[in-house]
Formats: sequence, structure tokens, C-alpha cells
Amino acid sequence: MSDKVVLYYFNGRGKMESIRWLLTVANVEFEEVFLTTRDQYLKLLDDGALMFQQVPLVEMDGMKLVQTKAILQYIGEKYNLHGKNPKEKVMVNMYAEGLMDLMEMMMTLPFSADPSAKLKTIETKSNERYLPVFEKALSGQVYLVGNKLTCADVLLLECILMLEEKFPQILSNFSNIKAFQGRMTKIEAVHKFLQPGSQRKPQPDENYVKTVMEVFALPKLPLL
Ligand code: GSN
Repeated sequence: MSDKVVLYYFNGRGKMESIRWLLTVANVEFEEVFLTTRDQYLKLLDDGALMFQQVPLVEMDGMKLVQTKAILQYIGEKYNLHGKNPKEKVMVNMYAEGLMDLMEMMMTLPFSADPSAKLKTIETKSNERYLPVFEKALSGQVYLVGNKLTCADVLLLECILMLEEKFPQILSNFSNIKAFQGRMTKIEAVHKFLQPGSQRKPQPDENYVKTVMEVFALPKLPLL
């Protein structure tokens, strides 16, 4: 196995996008193998590369890593983006888990029976449950945890950018989060990642959904 970091996933956001974000902020270069056919997935299974028969898969440091949260935690620990002590680490994890719950709802939109109802739920929960937490945490603070950039900040940025794609005004009542977004997007690696042609993926389209359905031999939409 080479020294390179190699990501195996679809050419789309899904569960891999947070990993792409974190590697980018950690200034780690990565290559990607995009799954486009069922045979590619079957080959990974055959090779024993997928511990639970699932992607994301990240080849890194001589390991074949699966499970998104474990991968994020490993990268966070390795690049000092996961808090300095147990109390900071648990805060990073709490924020990260909340953000992943919210982003997971968004991820499932193109596979849902009633995306517009789901979208409404996402908007309401963002406004009433999730964003107030971060607005409060960022009051008088530059970063969410320990006055230092962590994985929680990276996930928050990913999440709010995703929310704004669906609800352009959503941050209008959350001035601390908006200011945070302004600061974060000035980080050189982040700025570059937001430019066209970077490894950041666009919102899922029909082609992405079709590829996922084919690779996993799923019967038909809606799945959820
Ligand atoms: O977070 C994780 O990495 C795991 N707990 C779940 C990973 C997962 O569900 N992967 C999907 C594709 S990404 N979309 O949700 C997957 O590989 N599904 C195939 C299967 O047979 O479960």
C-alpha cells in the first residue's frame, strides 16, 4: 500500500464529504477512486477491503479505514484537530455528532419519498434545534472548542454552507455563525477548496443517485 491517502467513494458528497473537508483543512493531499460500477464495489468486497461491506473507505498510513466517524476522529487526532484533553474531545464529538445528524438528513433528501416535507423539517430543526446551539457557543469565541480550530468547526462550516444552498437566508438570525463563516472561509485551504475545480463535490444530482442505486443494486426509489 502506498503512502498516499486514497478515498474510495462515489463522485459525490454523501458520507465522504466531511472527510474531504477535514483532510483539506489538515492540508493533507488525497486521491480519489470513484465507484461508478457494481463490479468495482464487488471487487472491493472480494479483496476484503470493506470491513462492514460499506464505503467510505480511506486508505491511509497502511490501513484500510472504514466508518466515517472513526475516520474523522483518526484524522482529527493525527492533525491536532480533535481537542487537547478529554473534556475538549467530548465537546468536539458532541458538536460533530449533532452536525452529522443534521447533514445526514440532508444526504438522504434525493432518496426520499417526500423531499419537500423533509426539507421543511430540516429547515425547522436547523432554526430551532441546531443553529441556536452554535450561535450561543460562538458568542465571543472564535472557534467552538478550546480557542483552537477543531473538527467541530470544519463540520459546522460544511453544514452551514450546505444549508445555505437550500435556504439562502437561513443564517440571517445567526450573526455569530455568519461571522464564523466569514473567518473560516478566509483560511487558505478552505478558500481554495471553495473554488471551482477543487475536490469539493456539488449537490447530488440524478446521475449521482442513479450510480448509488446501481453500485448497491438497490431496487428502486424512494428508499426512505
Ligand atoms: O458512517 C459510516 O461510514 C457507516 N456507519 C455507514 C456507511 C454506509 O452506510 N455506507 C453506505 C454508502 S454511503 N451512504 O449512506 C454503504 O456502503 N451501503 C452499502 C451497504 O450494503 O450497506
